[in-house]
Amino acid sequence: MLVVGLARFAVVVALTGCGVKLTDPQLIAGPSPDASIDARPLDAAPDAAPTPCTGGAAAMRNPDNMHCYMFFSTKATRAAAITTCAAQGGATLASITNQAEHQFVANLVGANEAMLGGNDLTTEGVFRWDNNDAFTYTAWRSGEPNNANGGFEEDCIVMQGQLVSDPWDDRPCDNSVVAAATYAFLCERP
Ligand SMILES: [Ca+2]
Ligand SMILES: [Ca+2]
Ligand SMILES: [Ca+2]
Repeated sequence: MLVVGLARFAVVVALTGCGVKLTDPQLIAGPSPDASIDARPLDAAPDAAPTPCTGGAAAMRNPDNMHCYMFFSTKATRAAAITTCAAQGGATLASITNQAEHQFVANLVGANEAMLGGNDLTTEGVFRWDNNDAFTYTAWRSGEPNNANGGFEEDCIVMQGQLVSDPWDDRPCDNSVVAAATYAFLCERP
């Protein structure tokens, strides 16, 4: 370790000449001066999206609408998920309004379940999106939504990932309805 460090230091000294600062830890242990240049994306541009698309277990920008989607794998109730999304630059639980967005989201969440922002909390059977997108496209699994066949309230939408083509199921929104009504979830931000 020491030998390697000294060798790198010697190389840096040789390359940078008399201006080198002997106490600079970057020069002794850090990456070579060219590393940051090599790591820069080829398509990086000054006018790229202003806010980086990061957060949760996986985050990706949808090239169709340039929205940022963040998948959180830690299970939460709807209320807690809304709070977490809002903390990500004012995101909401995700809406899915067409087949292309559905496919993008399915690829992002993989085989995981994910709670979306659709709900029929206000009027049973009338679903809406938290971000007020029109609720027109749907991907309900056969027999869903069923509101638990009347057993209890299922007012939130959980999608079952890319393993099924029509993955939506209405599920309870919080633990006051059914214990452990918590899910991984997906946030979306314009
Ligand atoms: Ca959306
Ligand atoms: Ca319902
Ligand atoms: Ca259901």
